[in-house]
Amino acid sequence: MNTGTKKTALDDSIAPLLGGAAVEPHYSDLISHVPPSKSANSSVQATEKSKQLDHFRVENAGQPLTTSHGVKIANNQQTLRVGETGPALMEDFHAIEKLAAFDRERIPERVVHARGSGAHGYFECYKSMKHVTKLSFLQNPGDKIPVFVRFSTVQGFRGSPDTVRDVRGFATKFYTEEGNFDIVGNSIPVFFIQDAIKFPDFVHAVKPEPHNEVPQGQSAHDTFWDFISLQPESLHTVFWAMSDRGIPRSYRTMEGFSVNTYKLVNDQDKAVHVKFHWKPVQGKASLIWDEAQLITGRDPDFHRKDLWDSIEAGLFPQFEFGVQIVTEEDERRLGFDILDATKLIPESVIPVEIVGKMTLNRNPDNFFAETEQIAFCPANIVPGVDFSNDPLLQGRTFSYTDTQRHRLGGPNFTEIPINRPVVPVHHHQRDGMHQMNIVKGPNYEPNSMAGNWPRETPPKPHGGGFHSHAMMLAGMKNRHHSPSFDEHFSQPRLYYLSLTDFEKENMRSGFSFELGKVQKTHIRQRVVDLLARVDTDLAIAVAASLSIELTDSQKNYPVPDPVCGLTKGDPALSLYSSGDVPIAGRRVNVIVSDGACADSLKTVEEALKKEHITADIIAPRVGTIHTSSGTTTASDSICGRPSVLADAVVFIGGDQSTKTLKVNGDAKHQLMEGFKHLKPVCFVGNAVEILDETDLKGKRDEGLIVGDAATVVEQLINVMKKHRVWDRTPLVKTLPA
Ligand code: HDE
Repeated sequence: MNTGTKKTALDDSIAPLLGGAAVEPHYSDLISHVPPSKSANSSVQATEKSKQLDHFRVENAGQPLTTSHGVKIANNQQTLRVGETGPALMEDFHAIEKLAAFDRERIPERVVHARGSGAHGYFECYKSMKHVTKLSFLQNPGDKIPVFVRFSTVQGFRGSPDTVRDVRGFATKFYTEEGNFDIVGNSIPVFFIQDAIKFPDFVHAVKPEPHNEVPQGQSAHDTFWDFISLQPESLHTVFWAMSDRGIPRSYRTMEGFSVNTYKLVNDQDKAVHVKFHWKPVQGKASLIWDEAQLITGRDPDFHRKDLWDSIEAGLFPQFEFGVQIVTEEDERRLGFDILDATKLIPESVIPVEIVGKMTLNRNPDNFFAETEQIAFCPANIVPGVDFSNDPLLQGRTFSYTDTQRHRLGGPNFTEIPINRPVVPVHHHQRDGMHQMNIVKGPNYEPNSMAGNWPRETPPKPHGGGFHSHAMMLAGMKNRHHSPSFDEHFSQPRLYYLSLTDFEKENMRSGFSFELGKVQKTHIRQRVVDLLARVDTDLAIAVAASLSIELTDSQKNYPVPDPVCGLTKGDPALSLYSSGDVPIAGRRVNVIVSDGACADSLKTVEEALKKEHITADIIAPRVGTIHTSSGTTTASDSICGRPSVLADAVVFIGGDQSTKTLKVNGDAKHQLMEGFKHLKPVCFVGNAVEILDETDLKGKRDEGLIVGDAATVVEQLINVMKKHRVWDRTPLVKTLPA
């Protein structure tokens, strides 16, 4: 047994692993191989928030193991017991503390948006918005402030897969010099309900069913569609969720929307209504539904890893920040109520004014401490912003802090490091669970014991106290909603009309898939009836997939009025109608085997690198692969990194390599699957012989590219800018995989 002078219990147990050498000191040796996080290095300018977090960061390297009370521990391997086989002793305070802490590691997950990923970054102002708002970070071009963003899915539990069909959360905390400001938005600009009182019903309907707790991460079940079919106001958001918007390629390729209308208030106390927008600099892009479902098994952390990896690689995700400012005159001409969260404001009617940019440049150090414990709330506003009378927003202002007091164990969650503002906090709130501060002096106001400090600050153009924008209101106390909230079909129609043909087709398939999972036929029928009120062709197509025939009256429902006269839709609502998308940050599977042509591989790798595209070299086995004139390293196997995890696939030729890959089932599967999901699939040199071994023998299209390395990669890059080879859609329907 260890006597505690030099060697410890762990020394004894790991000595054989380290070749039996004397082990001293051991801990730092064991962990020194862990590479430091690139994003955490200070190539990135530290923000005020990051400096504040430094006070709380704990570095364990080189430190002795202790209890929570700071007592150094000599043996962390065996419980204190009587003899070698006897019972454990209660006085083993270390074992008891360790187990008790472990027993309490989990906290309640978020009731919605449980699955998420976060990142630190900063926001930079492009232009002064002083004329409309006092918001401190929109006064001077070039000003930067720290932010933390959390992206999430809504329906699934904390461990559910990333690529399910769902709305995504897009929540941003701005650590401003006047306190924390949160925009708790989504990836879809509208919401399922108009009044917060319906939120628990909606969430109960969409969450796994109460009797058997299935399905996980999916809305394809009876209770969800039952609710939708009885609640026509939800139709618009359902249209977005059933379209490609419900299955984003990456968190980096999503737009973000405040959904609710807010107010901006300037230093003259004048207010305008506003909707906030985030536009991804990486471009907008989605997955294919079959691909999304496969990824849930192949890599359930697909979006989490994509965000993490891009930050580690220095390809920092960026989102431009825009405002849609609505004057009173605009409000009158829109023809719908901007306080109704089931409605969006078409960008072709009121353009989004880009006023700044957010860059995510640092991964969290500890998922739980930061991403899990961060607490967003739409009520966290600062001078320059105020609430509108949107009834959904009004309810949200209560619900978030309420659930956080429960989830994070009391009222002091604002003292958790990630939630602290970067400005001082002084008030008379006291005590409660987990109070971290030792606040001196009286705890009431007014007081003469401490000169009545802390005191109120009157509102000022800059640095003043928050005061609510004054507004004249009158009315009866009642539970009515405004008749301006009654129309539900024009906006889904606007959305549908705005999509490209293949986006429309994907949406029809989305509806057909989901309703196909619904067991009760009357629910399917009710949904089809709602679709018929939006667009007859859409309803007929979905109905056909469910063996439902539309009645004459359903076929002749009146066509909803166009929104703002937009009879052909609004291009901003489509993901792909505006042409080429940026491709920096995409990934390509480059497939080789022993004997692969080294020159071709080099040409392909260099050309992709120039575009900031990651080439993942994969081969029948991981590790060293002998090319025609040297070696390369396969980071994964062909089976381990299927095409669904990449944006394109390239086979590198070479006599021996092609011979091997021609008879490799995983390689041929990768080829067919990539083709099926409308991805570019390329063959350099004689690698085309692999294609000829499949059902696609002799086939060529824009994205089925054959030739020498330079030609192939040039064409590949052009096709990747279209995101997918959409024209292939009719053909792939006839292919098995
Ligand atoms: Fe939320 N929502 N929500 N929500 N929401 C929560 O707050 C709620 C709504 C959104 O990454 C909860 O801390 C009500 C719209 C995001 O931590 C909860 C209503 C939009 C996140 C809550 C809505 C959102 C949440 C659960 C109807 C888009 C995740 C845990 C009035 C604009 C934030 C939590 C994060 C989280 C309530 C509707 C976005 C229960 C009552 C509309 C991005 O408080």
